[in-house]
Amino acid sequence: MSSECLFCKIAEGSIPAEIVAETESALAFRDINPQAPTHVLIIPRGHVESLNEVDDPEMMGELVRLSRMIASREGLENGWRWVTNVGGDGGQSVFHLHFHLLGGRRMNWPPG
Ligand code: DGP
Repeated sequence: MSSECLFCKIAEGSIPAEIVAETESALAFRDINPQAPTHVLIIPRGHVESLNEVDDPEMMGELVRLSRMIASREGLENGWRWVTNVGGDGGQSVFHLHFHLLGGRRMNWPPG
């Protein structure tokens, strides 16, 4: 837990969020500013700043499994997108690792 981290506070329940799924080590909640009909953020409960700091393949596997379960539950059988922004140039604004699960509309490419 990092005391100033927004997503740590969501993970511990001190800031509310619309939780869609959770496990012992991971949490998924709806993005406050959705960019698609389904826009869910999947995070590890433990504080990791970004993909640059990931060194735990088990944790990554858990995030992948949870994301696929949510995509299926949200009815995204036509496809979906998984995005993580890393650092300033990557467009990261919250420095607690999170994956955006986007779906429910046709995604554009390149993402810009
Ligand atoms: P990124 O820019 O990749 O770091 O994504 C951060 C996302 O977090 C952004 O899409 C908006 C979302 N967000 C920011 N503050 C909150 C919040 O308080 N609650 C929720 N549910 N989402 C938030």
